[in-house]
Formats: sequence, C-alpha cells, structure tokens
Amino acid sequence: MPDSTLIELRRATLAAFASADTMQQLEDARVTALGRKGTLAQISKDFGKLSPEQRASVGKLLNSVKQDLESAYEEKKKHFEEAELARRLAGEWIDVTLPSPGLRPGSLHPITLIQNEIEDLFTSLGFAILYGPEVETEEHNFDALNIPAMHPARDMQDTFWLSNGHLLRTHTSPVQVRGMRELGPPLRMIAPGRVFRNEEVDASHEHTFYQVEGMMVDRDVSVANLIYFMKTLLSGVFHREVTVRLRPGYFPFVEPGFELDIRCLICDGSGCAVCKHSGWVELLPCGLVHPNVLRLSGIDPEEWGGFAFGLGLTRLAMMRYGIDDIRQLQGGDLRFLSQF
Ligand code: FA5
Repeated sequence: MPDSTLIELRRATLAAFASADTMQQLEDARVTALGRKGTLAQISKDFGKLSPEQRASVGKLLNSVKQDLESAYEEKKKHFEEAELARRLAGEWIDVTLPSPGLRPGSLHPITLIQNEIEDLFTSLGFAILYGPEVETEEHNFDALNIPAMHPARDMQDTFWLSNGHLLRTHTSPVQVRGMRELGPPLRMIAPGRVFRNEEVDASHEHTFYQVEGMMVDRDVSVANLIYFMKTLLSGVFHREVTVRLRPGYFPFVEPGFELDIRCLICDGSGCAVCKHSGWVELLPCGLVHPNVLRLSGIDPEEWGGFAFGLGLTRLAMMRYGIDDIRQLQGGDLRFLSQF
C-alpha cells in the first residue's frame, strides 16, 4: 500500500473537517474516515497482507494519520459546542440589575371576609365556633336530625355518597348534633363550613357552597329569641335596612320551621337570574329545634328548647357584594378576586 494513500486520506479528511459548517457535516466526515467501516478501518484490514518491513513503516504512518484526524475532529467539535453554548446563553440572558416587580399583596376571599365578620359578631354574643368534618356519617347528617332512611326529606339534598358508606355533608346541620353531644346544654354555637350537593349549577346554585349553622339550646327559648338573633345577624352583615320576609318552611329537624328570605339586592326586587325573577332570595332557613333532635342527642326536651338556623353563606356574600353569578366565587379568576 503506497504511503500516498494515507497522506491523501489525511489531506482530504482535514479539508472536510475544516469546511464542515454543522456538527452533522463534521460527524459525517468523521464516520467516512474514522468510522468502524470507514476508510482507515478498511486500510487496517489490508495491513496483514504486508511484509514485516512494510508493516513497520506503514503502521507508524497509519497511527500518526489516525491521531492527526482524531485531534482535528475533537478540536472542531469543541468549536461547535462552544458556539452552541454561547448561542444558548445569549437566549437565556437576564438582566439581574433590573428592579424587582415587588410583592403583590394578596387579599381574603369574599366568603372568608364575611365568614370572619359573622364569627366576630356571634363570638361577641357568647356563641362558640365549631368546625365539623366535611366527610360525615349518615347518622350525623340525617338520622340524628330526625331524617331516618326512607324519609322523603332525604331527597331534598342530592347526596354524594362515598364507597365506605359515609358522605360529603349536604349541610352544616350535623355540627348541631356534634355540638349538643360534645358540649351539652345550655349551648350557643355557630358552625361555618363547606357543604356539597349534586346540584345543577346556575347563577345561584353551586355543587360546593358554604353555610353557617347556628344553634342555641337553653331554657325558655322562643321564636322571639330566634327573630332577635336573625335580625342582629342581618343588620351586622349589611349595615343597612334590608327587607326580609318570613314564611313557613319544612325541615324535619325544626318545628315550627321558617324560611327567611331577603329582598334581592342584585335587582332590588325587580327580578333577575339570581332570584329566579321572584325578587326574593332564600337565605336563612330556621326554626325551633324539634324535640326528637334534642332527644337523639341526649337532651331532655321537657327541660330544654332551642332554635337553629342554616345561613346560605355563599348567597349572603353575593347579596353583600352585589355578585350576580355564584360561579364567580369559585372560578379562581384573580381579576375578580383581587377586587376584594
Ligand atoms: C338546609 O341546608 C338546612 N340544613 C338549613 C336549616 C338549618 C334549617 C337549621 C333549619 C334549621 P337548605 O337546603 O334550604 O337548608 O339550604 C340552606 C341555605 O343554603 C339556602 O337558603 C341557600 O341560601 C343555601 N343553598 C342551598 N342550596 C344551595 C346551592 N346549591 N348553592 C348555593 N347556596 C345554596
């Protein structure tokens, strides 16, 4: 094999390396010359056919050509890698000397704001604040509230049942039961919290919403006491005259039971999507605690009586802040929430 073959291979390959404009072109040139099936490998194969003297001189040249090509390849590869790094760094460059945009102050959610006000108000009236669990037993949510299995009142609240027989509480009323059983009479308590129903969502209905339960158990509690606390609650929240109406309402855990509605503050009673064009919003069902409910929690109804209410806190927030669609409250849109 003439030395000129190796010398020509070196010249041509160095030229190919030098003219490569991309990493791919460089790689192609390397594979052609130095790859497993490349020219140099081919030449090495024929090496065995040479005489021992030829092998010594050709071998030396072969090694030196191989080293020259490998180091030229490495050098050019390094050049491409450095260029790529410089390109990436230029794209990622940030000016660390720019002033920071500053911390954006957060704000409380409108439901939290109004819940805090109600908690303060009732604390000042001597009420304890209780928080029951969101996953409840059937007994607390229904049976102990005088709603046994098969009672048609169970259908009033379309319930999310869990596979273990528990449920997502459909109202905050089970906290009445926990309060009566754990604290006993005399009792003044409120229980704000989240409740869940399989509801069709519209401007005034959510599947997940907030209520505040209220309960007072004492001697000689009457409807007059109930109305006094309802009025105190509404004037504390609205700081102005609001028109209310009281009508009979049916809940198995109170007797008598009432629905306290508020004249819609979104449309001033003229009719809108929130009040379903009736001019009134259901806000505050209430009543005197049914003797069975007291009995089921170990309280003697001959000695004790009480009132209870279940305020729709989400709807109250809508009335207070003039929010015309309940979905705004849970949408997580910061443009909406940052107004509060
Ligand atoms: C109850 O949940 C009873 N536990 C209330 C109660 C407590 C009555 C104690 C008597 C004594 P009701 O299902 O009506 O009742 O719900 C109470 C309030 O929650 C309603 O007046 C309304 O303001 C609000 N509410 C009910 N369903 C929804 C809903 N899907 N989305 C938003 N608010 C709702």
